[in-house]
Amino acid sequence: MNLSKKMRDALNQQMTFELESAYAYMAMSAWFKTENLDGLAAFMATHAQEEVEHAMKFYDFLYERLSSAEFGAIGKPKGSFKNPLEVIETAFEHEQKVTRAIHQLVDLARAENDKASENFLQWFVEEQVEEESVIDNLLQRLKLVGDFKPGLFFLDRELAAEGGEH
Ligand code: OFO
Repeated sequence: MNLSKKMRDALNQQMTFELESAYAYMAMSAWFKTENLDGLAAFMATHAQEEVEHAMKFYDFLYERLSSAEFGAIGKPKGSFKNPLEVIETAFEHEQKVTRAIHQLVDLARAENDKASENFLQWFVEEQVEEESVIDNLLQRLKLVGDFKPGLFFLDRELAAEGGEH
């Protein structure tokens, strides 16, 4: 069964959005790097890499469904923040936006009676639960640290030791 035009456009839009997420997270990583917070920079760089992998899943799926990829425009990402908390709050809000977009795609697949797309999207539905939870965990730790600089130093060191893995 061929992809409908609506489904194809929506999958391409999501592929672009995943790349936009990678771009936004790289800009956050760069901000942390400038602030000498290498652990947080590694965390965001790893996350950006995951978003590229997500985009590639859409890319591969489009071709598996005998369709094609079409890249959209990506805007300039936010590159300056007042503190680490604002960065992670922004990342958390961004992930919630991604979750909503994935859920809308599932709704569209159902409306189009496209079982293969619906099945493909299930992986993303689960992934978003994990992504929101991982970023929320970091957000809560940053809230605990507050303005206590040594706390931030140790949290950053802990993240550096994990090498950005999460
Ligand atoms: Fe972090 O989101 Fe992709 O899907």
